[in-house]
Amino acid sequence: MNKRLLCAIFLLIFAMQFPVSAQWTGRKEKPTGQKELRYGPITEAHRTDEAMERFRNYGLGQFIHWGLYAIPGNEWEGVSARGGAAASEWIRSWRGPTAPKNWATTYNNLYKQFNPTDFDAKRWAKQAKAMGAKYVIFTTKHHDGFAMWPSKYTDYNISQTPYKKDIVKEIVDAYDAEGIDVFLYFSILEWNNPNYMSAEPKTAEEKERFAKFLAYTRNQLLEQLENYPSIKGFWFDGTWDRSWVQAAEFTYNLEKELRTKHPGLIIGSRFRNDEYGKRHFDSNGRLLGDYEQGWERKLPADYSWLDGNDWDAVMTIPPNGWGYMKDWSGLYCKDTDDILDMLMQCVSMNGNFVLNFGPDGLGNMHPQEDKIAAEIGQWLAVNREAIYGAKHADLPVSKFGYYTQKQGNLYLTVFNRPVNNRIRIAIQKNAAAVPVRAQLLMNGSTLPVHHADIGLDLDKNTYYDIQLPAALETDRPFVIKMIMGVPNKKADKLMDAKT
Ligand code: FHN
Repeated sequence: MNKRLLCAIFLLIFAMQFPVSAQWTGRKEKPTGQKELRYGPITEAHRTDEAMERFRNYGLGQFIHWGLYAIPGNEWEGVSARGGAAASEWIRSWRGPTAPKNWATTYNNLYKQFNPTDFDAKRWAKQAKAMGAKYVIFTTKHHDGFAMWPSKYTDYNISQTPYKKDIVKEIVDAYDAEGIDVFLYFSILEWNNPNYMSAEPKTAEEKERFAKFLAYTRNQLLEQLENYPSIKGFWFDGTWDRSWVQAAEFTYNLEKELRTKHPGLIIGSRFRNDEYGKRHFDSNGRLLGDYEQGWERKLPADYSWLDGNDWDAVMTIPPNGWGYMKDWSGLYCKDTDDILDMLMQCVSMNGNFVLNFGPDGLGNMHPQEDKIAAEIGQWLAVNREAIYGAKHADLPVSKFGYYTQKQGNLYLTVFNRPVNNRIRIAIQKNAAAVPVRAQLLMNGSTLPVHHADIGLDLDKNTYYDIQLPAALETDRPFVIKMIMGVPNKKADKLMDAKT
């Protein structure tokens, strides 16, 4: 049987082990009935406190996946893990014909060589600041269970490596110093923990072991709140297994405890589920957590899908690799224009866009990540007012790009420049405010605005044309800022003929 067929069969078996995650991100179908719930939401929807107001104005965030998986970089001794493991940070689960002999043992001992001599948290934080990130989500512990901080509750932690120092503290201090809010990523599931199980604990022995695991999880989270009091939130992951889903009472009480210990703490919808196993949204369709945390490598197609909730979308540059990958060949890796398009799609629908970085085993970002970070920063430096604190504009969708609005101004970030350089803005006919002046953020130049009442029968809109100079050179998306004002008198029109 040839290798490719063998790999295909393996992947099929591998995929069958993992339940397809419930489709929670998409058009919201509100449940018809309402149930009495003991473990529904803890916080009110749409918190208006200062921490949550900051969250909904971030715009751009940085995700950093960094841990022992950065050492192999999705391959080992020249053999690629592609086809043998899921994303690069899942390399410990490498199975099948390409997996190295005794791989799990080899992986479990990688901590003995973890010594990122190039790591400089201040350099990372300055790069994130220059890029324009307003928050960072850092992996303190991924599914392999390795703690990037000197946890009292496991020896499988950074203090046992040649590096020794508390990486989480270095990150928190460096990003705090740059004014970037820090959220700690925490994976619930732990592949290497003897007390963890994916299935629901059934026997007395399993229940005892899993109870120990839950206590360990609580201890580590309280330890992180104690060690890093300046953090703004937790970004939980790995909460899909039956063992965690059946522990709804524990997770409800743990969330309450974390929030009590850290007022203003922000926790997304991925942390827990209600007693019926409903994740992200409870059985009554209410958000479980402070924001919808399911948009991972996917974006909403329509503003209505968000149902007015806060949300963020997390995105990889390679197709699906969060941890470091040495080899990006053969993959479509997003470029700066892709990222800017996704950023503006999110902000135009009141979401934050979070770009992932996967540093290597020495503490360096991938060169492509450095390039994209610099280019995004250059673009945001010019166009920032259309992003930070900007909100969804209730207008017909533009075919030229994405609308945002702030303090009475309307912004259009143009990705699709028309051949006639005429940017036509559709405004509802009964709108109280229409574009009266326009300028380009890239150079401050004023653009002419003309009312174009096309007179399409049955049309609910009227139109305002903004003319770009034919000589305007643009090689990146650009932003038109529109000052809004009272519409002039109705444009003249002939009486309707009989039809
Ligand atoms: O399994 C993880 C994966 O490794 C990665 O951390 C992403 C990031 O959002 N979360 C899980 C997949 O949904």
